[in-house]
Amino acid sequence: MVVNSTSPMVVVANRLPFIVQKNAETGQLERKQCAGGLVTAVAPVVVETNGLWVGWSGRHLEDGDHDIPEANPKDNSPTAGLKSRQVIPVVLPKKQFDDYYNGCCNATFWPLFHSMPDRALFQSEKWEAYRQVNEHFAKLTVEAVVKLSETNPNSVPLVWLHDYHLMMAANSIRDRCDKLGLSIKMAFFLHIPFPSWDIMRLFPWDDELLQGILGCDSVGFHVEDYCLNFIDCCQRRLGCRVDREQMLVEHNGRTVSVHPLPISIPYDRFVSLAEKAPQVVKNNEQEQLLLGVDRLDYTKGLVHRIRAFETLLQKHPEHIEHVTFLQVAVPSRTDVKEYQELKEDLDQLIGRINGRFSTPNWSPIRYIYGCVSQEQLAAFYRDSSVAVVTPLRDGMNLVAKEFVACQVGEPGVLMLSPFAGAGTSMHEALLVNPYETDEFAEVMHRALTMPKDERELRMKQLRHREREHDVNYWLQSFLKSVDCLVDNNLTPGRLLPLREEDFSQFLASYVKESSRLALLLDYDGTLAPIAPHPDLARMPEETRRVLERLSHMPDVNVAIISGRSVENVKSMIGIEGITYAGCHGFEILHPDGTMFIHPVPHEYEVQLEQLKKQLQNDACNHGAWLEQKSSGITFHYREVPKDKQSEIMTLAQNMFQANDIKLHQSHMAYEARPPVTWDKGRAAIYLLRTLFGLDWCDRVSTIFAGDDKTDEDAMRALQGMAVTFRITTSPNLRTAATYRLPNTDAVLTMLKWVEKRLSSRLPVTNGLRSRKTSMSSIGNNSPPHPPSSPTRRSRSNSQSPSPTEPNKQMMVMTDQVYHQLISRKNSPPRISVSPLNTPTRSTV
Ligand code: ADQ
Repeated sequence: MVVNSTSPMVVVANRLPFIVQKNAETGQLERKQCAGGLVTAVAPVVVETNGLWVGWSGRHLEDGDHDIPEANPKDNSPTAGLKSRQVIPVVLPKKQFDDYYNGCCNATFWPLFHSMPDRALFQSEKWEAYRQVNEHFAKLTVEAVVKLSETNPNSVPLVWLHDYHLMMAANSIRDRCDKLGLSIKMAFFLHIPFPSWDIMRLFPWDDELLQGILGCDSVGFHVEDYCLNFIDCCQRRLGCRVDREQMLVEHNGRTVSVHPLPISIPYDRFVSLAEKAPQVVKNNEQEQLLLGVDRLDYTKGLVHRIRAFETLLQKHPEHIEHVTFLQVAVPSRTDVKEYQELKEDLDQLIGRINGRFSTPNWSPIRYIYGCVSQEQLAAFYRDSSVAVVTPLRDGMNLVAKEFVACQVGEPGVLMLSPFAGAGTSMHEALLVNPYETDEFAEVMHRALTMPKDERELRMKQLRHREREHDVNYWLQSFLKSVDCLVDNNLTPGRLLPLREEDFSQFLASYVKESSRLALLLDYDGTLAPIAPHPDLARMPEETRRVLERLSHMPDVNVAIISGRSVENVKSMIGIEGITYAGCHGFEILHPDGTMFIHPVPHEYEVQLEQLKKQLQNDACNHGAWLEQKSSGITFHYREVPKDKQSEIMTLAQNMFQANDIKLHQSHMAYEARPPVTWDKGRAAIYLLRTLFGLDWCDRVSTIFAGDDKTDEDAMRALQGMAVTFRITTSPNLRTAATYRLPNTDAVLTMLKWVEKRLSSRLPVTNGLRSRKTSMSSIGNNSPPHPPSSPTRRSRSNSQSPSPTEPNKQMMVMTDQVYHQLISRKNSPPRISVSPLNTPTRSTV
């Protein structure tokens, strides 16, 4: 096969394309071939592009001797051309590998992704092992990239991660390559189904997992349904912007493309095997064979199938002595109890049915428990009348395709489960629901008695499709999808930069033209980009102007909740008549000038004084400095040179500890906060109650935006009662926010959307362009229902347009309009709200 890849490829899979074993006689290590679609398709690309393969060799750290032997000179398998220098073996302690492979991959992801959550175990220590092993794979992959970059300095290697074993490696590979200044392309392909959001959300660390996969540039699944499930999960769990039509997901400022890439088989190879293989199974020409070929796995539906066969014999006794079921089952995961039990169940069931129906010259079921050669398998396929491929759930299923390829003589019939990926494209197969035993038996009967012309017609179509779409076609499609195919210039799909219109998807159903709105905003990293020194963190003038205009709109309340002191944040924002909450809400300056200060324990004040002195005298060196606030301090070490940082950090940590003050990590800074249960979340709720009363949630649409850990307190507190945005560029972050935004520019865009929305409150569509991108309600962090529309409170000087004045429908509060209004009316008075009687309120 000529591969035509523009890039050398690093394949990363759980296993190498062969197993390394010790020869019992010679004691030498040797390769044992594993045949399979992946190996047949991918190994030649690695050989041809002089690429590398990273994977487990079958040996553990304790086994010693990890050299990879060269291929046997007589080896003519697809991996024979793969030199040992092209193989990077993953060697791990047995226990760690077992926790990752059996504990997490097979006990959690395998059942969960096959939509069998009752069988899935969720164990944090196994998940931890999974992450660690993925990290190890990532490290070795980067070594492979370095190797390739040395030999091919002018090309960008293509890293191709395979399957559910390696969903957490991409971000680490990307980070490490970035640090080394190495460019790569990275793709992921999942060989099993990707479940629906309803199933996926059961996994306790689903957000991390999705973000792990999104570390790649391109993600492939067998069929479109799995792609859409994945996109749905990204949207609902992570709050990503997505485009279902183009199959794009935006995360962390990158666009990830999603592709349906149905895997297939080396078609011609199976045809030629079938043409040559001697007859092995049929007793006589009249005998009809039903064939099942599977790994012995609970997803493959073997028990359901054998039960249906029993029903067939019972309902259609004419098949007795004329039809035999041949089931070939490859032992799989034999050390796992569940699989041992499945084998016992199947043994018993087959024994019972054979006991019930056998005659002196005939037994209904022949059962081979073991691996058979591909030559033998091809003969089984060719000589069977019906292939019964009826998994309960299967990513694709290659057996269906192999059977079709081997129909070189009298055409047989394919029975296929709609729950296999293959069921979506092999339309001429007889589809059968494996759970419906009676119907299953009837379809078996229909297949066994199907007239030749119908069989010919169906099989012709099936074979034509599989011949066209064989494994090479799959590989070329993959290379095309990552723009690595020679002579194929593909412009990668991109989501357009975030625009005002996009916020209609996030907010339109929650913020109505008539809504009363509370805007709660953090300052640093939300309104102003993070700067090396707090004094340099300036809010763009445009943001200031939009905020100012919003603050003067009727029924809009703006509050800034910051970690800075209240005076400081007020001076940075510089807008009169809004609420300022400083020190994470410990001090709140209301628009009417009243001030709330949360009381702090005296003992803490004494300890804080002591800590301040120590930090000031001994730790404020090399650029470290202390920011003082009324109820806390922040020790900044951002400007400390890298080589001095750990010394300064340790010194400060020890001082916090010595004074018995809890250290809170902030952006390159340590904070001391009063040891009371008060945070941005409590402060946000307090603010909303103070401004709007106890039932604020029923009457006010609330938007919160913040960028750091302290803002998460507010996001959690407001969950279900506000739309919250987390500003983040982290590729892997757990957040309680409803949606993520990439930067402060996106916050400005959001504010502009809000302004436009509220400035055009008349009942008319304002011509917002509809886009393909969509943002539906999301699961854990789903946005709240909109509050019931308030009776509009009209400020005495507000210029609210009357609903009957169509010429004002599109009025937007521009700078000009705003200044005109201000000059005419002076500053609109704030509504003075009587403070609620809360036990923590004190006014100074
Ligand atoms: P599997 O679950 O292994 O693969 P499948 O696609 O059916 O399922 O592939 C099985 C392979 O094993 C076939 O190539 C078959 O010939 C071979 N085989 C089965 N029984 C055998 C026997 N007794 N002796 C020798 N060989 C035997 C996973 C996913 C699938 C997806 C593939 C490829 O679960 O849904 O189709 O990966 O992506």
